[in-house]
Amino acid sequence: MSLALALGRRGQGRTWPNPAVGCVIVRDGRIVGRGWTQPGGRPHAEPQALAQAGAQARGATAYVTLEPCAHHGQTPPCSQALIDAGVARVVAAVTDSDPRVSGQGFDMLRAAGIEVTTGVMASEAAADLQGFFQKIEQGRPFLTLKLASTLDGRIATATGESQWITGPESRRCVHAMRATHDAVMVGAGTARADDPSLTVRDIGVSHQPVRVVVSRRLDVPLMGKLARTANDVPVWLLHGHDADANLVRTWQDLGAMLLPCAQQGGHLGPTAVLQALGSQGLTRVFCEGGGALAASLLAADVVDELVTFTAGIAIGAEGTPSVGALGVAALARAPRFDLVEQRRLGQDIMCIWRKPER
Ligand code: AOF
Ligand code: ZN
Repeated sequence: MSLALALGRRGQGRTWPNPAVGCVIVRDGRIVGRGWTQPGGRPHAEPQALAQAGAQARGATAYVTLEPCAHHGQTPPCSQALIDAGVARVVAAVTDSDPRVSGQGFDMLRAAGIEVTTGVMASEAAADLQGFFQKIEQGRPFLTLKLASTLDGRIATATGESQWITGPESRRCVHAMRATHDAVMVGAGTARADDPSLTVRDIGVSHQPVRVVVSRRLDVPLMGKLARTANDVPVWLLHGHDADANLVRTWQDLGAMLLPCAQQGGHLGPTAVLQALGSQGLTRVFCEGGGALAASLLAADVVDELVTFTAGIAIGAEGTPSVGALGVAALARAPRFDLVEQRRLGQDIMCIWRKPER
């Protein structure tokens, strides 16, 4: 199952709206097939692994990170494929919450006389597939918030200088993290200040996540990198219903997709933003700031994972804080996270924090 989880992770960031599943087929203690969900979400993991196993799948055990599907979609059900291949036993990590499957895959397998074991490495699989489950159950993707800052939590000097605070090792790590998400998201302030390209570069990865900019008024530079490359790598703009209609048309002509969202106190509501992204099929979103967007996401309690990169440099109170005003008066009401991982990257420290289970 551990190998199946690792294989499943290969698909992360490129299978949406489908989950990134892994499958390993073992016969007489030997691995005879490995598969994972292919880019775009199909074929599913099981037929990939079964094709590799061929006739050796007969009497074998299939380890899958998610319940095999039971529905006729664009491909026949994976449960049927496992039955047809003569698999003797299926070991699964978690049950699929897609209503077309949810338990029916296991029922199909058992009805065909296959021994089914579930719940193996369930918490690991649930963490990997959390975005898919959240999209189905709550309509919103998994959200990772990245903060790369100085020792004193700043992301730019008073004059706006920000390149570079963290070192090359951290920045490479950020590119690798972008690649495991379906989309990279920033606020309009960052799009104006940094003119970012928001692509994955220099790590030997060819696929690109969707680039999302949250801008109520669509005040994103029309001559910037995002505008110039909107035809090459998708750009989605989340804007208010009151955005200028000419700007909407201009961005559409540039090749961007426009998604109007509900407002909340002068800016786009974080919940509406995430629901809009979920309704487009996104399961994992990587937000890279800036401070205003980070604050609104933290205040709305929608940050599932926080990744912090801290460099050994201090800027002081004149600098731009990585998180804008939160309006926290009592510590008891401040957003708090559990530390799950800590690593040195060159001269920087990276920490991964998770929203505590409730
Ligand atoms: C599996 N193995 O590798 C994946 C599964 O649109 P379709 O027909 O491709 O079906 C998508 C659904 O299939 C998705 O919502 C989820 O329930 C399941 N994904 N199932 O057996 C896989 N990716
Ligand atoms: Zn399937």
